[in-house]
Amino acid sequence: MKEEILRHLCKSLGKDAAHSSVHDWRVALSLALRDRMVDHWFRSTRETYETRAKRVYYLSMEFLIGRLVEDMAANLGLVEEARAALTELGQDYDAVVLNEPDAALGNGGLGRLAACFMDLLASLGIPAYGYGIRYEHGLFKQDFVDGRQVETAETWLTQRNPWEFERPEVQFRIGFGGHVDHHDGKAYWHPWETVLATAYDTPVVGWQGKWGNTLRLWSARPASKFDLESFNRGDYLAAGRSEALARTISRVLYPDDTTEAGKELRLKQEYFFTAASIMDLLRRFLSDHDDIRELPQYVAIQLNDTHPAIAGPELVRLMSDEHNLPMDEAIELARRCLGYTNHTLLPEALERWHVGLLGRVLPRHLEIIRAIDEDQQARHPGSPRILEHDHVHMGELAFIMAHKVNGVSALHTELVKSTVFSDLHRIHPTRIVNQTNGITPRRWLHTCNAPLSNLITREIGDGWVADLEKLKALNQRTGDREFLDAFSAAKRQNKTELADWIAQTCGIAVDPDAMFDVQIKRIHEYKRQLMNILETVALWNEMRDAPDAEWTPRVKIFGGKAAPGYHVAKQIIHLINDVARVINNDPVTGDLLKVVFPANYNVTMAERLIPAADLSEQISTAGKEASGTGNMKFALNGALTIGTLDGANVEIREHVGSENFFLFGLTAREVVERRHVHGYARAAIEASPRLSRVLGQIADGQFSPEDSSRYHGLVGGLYDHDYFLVTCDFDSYFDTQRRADQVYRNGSNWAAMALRNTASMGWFSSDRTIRGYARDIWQVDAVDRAGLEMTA
Ligand code: OAK
Repeated sequence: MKEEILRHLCKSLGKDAAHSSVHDWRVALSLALRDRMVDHWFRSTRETYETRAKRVYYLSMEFLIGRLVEDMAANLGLVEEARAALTELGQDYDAVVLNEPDAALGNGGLGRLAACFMDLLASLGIPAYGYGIRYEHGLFKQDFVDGRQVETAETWLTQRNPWEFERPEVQFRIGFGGHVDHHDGKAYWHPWETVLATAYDTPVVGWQGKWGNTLRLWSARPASKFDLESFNRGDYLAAGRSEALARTISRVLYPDDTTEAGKELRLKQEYFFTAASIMDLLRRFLSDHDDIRELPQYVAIQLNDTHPAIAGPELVRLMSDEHNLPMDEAIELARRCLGYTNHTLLPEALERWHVGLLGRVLPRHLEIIRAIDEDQQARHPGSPRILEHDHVHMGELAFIMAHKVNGVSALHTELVKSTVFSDLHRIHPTRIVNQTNGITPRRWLHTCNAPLSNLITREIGDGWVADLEKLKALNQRTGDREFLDAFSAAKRQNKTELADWIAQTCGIAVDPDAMFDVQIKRIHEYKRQLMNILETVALWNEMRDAPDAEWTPRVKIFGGKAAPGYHVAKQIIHLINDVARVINNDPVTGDLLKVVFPANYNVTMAERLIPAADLSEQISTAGKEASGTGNMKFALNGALTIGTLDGANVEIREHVGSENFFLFGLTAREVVERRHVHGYARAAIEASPRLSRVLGQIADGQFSPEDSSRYHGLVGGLYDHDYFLVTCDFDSYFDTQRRADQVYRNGSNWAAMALRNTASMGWFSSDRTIRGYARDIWQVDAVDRAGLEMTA
């Protein structure tokens, strides 16, 4: 390893060791690791060709990967070797690992899930490709200026990305606009604008390096050559026009994970990567099959939400316009290949495009969508329409074009059946299935939490890393004093490290013995960070009223970004920062209560915060969080959850036991009923002196003396249209928090409950999720090409 690192430093980077920076060492290490992946990767590809195995194609607008060095080193079993090599070379391994920028090619849950799935597809030896966009700029960087969120461009690609292989030879022409001619019973699309999609491949090797798949990200290039004539005339803008247009397409990730971007560029991005992916997989299929009718036997395409839903019409277009299949047969064949995962029920996140826009950008696809709509009507008269009120409804399109549609938690799937797709569900009663989300245990315990991971391995061996259900053995230790002490000590170590980091980055001293109460996720009204900060103020009030009472010291930790155009979410961020400033400087409460909100939450920060958390905040309005995956990461790392019966919380509670979960709040059904009660929010506020007091303080400017009316709108909104029922759940949330305080004061009881959480989370490995997709949707074998050897 040492020689390989030095060789890359010298031969690939052109640096000598004496003059190399941390960056250089990190790139050299990454290249050395990548070398070790290549053999596994080639072998897997060869085996897939030889056995003509069915391949899975996971199409996703987002892959929220984070850093890769440690992940790759861990999967290859090379962490210790890499550490030793760098140490011998006089380098600090941890500093080298930390030098890597986060690949933030995603907004939140959907993108991170895609990244976890890539790990598991490789670990289970399922031949698979992840397809997405190689954004030049990932999710924006967040700073706070006077408590307000300020966004700047993220620049991960300004440094060399050592993981990828550029594939200039893999190129597809992607057309936009133009017109369609019909003659001789055939359609001919003449786009007026074309860009090239070129591929960049990152090998993804699974646990213990036995199998390697590919994450293929597309970058846009100009299709026409640089216009030298214009340039020579001095018209520099015209000379670079086609280049500028192409680069725009893969330039930036849309920073909004809930609202329809509504922009032509977004639609072009979606078509760009979907079309390139479909063309690529068809080319691969046709390279060793003659009959396109066999496609569903060899190809499973999963749509990660509706962003790649144009895959249906694109497949139909290629099969009918270019391979001369009858339209109805093409539709049926496409359907047998496609699966669609729904990740949200929020109406504003359900994509729909105006027919004018879609017809302008993709005229042939609009014709095909009409044909699909008619085909569905002919087979199922009265079925919901894809095209309605001048809009193309991508959810309906994805549903109708998929042979299976899945939700991401049991509750969510039931709501998918009974709300957004209730009519389609009646027509196709077996199409909707559930696949509760999962997380990769490698990143989310083994790598991110060394103290706990080592303790578990000492106790039960290392089999749990490949088979997370083995954690169940820890249930026998919940009465073992000595083990519980060791379990608590691991948590304490993580908390101390986090406290040091908080002191360095936020300048706030926090006590590692206080309860670390963490809410990290996108800032959104339905996730109710607002309720959390209101509860913080209420607690502060009561601590100040009786500072000598028996309090459980708390550190409230927040992390998350707001979509740049989401005004209320940005106000919530501002409020948290304003409240933090006041509370953190209050000598009366001192160490009893601190509020910390480090800027720029990302995967790396999650890896730091989750192992150190005592309490996990999963407090969304019931019925709104499709699943959540952060909830799983926390529980796996031995945090107790305070949560509503929402998303996967329901199943987590079933697995860890209701006595080890702090439940509060209205159920999904009660939420719907409560909204029908006239004046429900005002009534809830009036019935709660505690909440009234807090809202009064905020509205009066107690936390924003420089601008006392800053939160009039936010507080007024709660009185008048508290759609997410913060007011109704507030008292039960406050009381449940106090129950958590009490349990925390009895440390050993808390530790036993936390251990039950860790021990019971095996089911939430994405191993189980991917096996579910393989069995119920893709019809591929999780043959454990990797796993058989692993368990041998
Ligand atoms: C993003 C854009 C459009 C639609 C949904 C999303 C999204 O991120 N949804 C999230 O997906 C996660 C993975 O399934 C779930 O755990 C979250 O609950 C859901 O909000």
